[in-house]
Amino acid sequence: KKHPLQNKWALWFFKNDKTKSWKDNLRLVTSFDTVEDFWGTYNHIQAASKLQSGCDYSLFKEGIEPMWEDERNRQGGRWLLNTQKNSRQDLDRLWVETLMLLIGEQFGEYSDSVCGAVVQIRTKGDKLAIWTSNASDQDTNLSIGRKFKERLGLPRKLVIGYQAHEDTMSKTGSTTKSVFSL
Ligand code: M7G
Repeated sequence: KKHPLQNKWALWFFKNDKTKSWKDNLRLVTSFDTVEDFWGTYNHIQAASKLQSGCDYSLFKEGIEPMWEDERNRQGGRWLLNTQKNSRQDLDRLWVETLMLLIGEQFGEYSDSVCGAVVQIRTKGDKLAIWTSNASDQDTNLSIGRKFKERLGLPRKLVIGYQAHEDTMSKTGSTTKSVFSL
């Protein structure tokens, strides 16, 4: 008998094709709700670090689309880890630790506020994020952010910021202000 997960999760893939709209470049790969099916999926897809630049993987709770427009993301935001340019060797470990946090519901009473996670392969530096549903809920977001930083074993001095999607969406420059940081 397979080991059930508390939630059903959907894995999405984004490939940057400039002839298409952002939404048309986003594809649902598969969904799963057992530990065994999670590993089955994980073991047969390309490692994040091997994807082409411009690609993303997203893992979201079933029913939440990995985009700002989804009802559960609209008022939300993300804890963003910006990795250094040319530091892709640790990315797969960071991503799998993030996936374990999500599917294992490791945020305790705050797990309901988690929508999903995204890894983005970029030449200017890969990005890893956890998306939560309410950008103004300080207690929840700080607790989730602390757990994220701790589980990934990030150095205390490495600062991660929480950005509201509303701000990311309307940014003009290359940086969005953080509403919290850790
Ligand atoms: P990105 O891929 O998150 O970061 O956003 P990057 O700049 O490092 O590549 C790039 C662009 O993709 C944004 O400026 C938007 O035009 C589009 N985009 C990204 N996201 C997450 C969304 C989204 O959730 N909804 C829509 N409509 N567009 C998005």
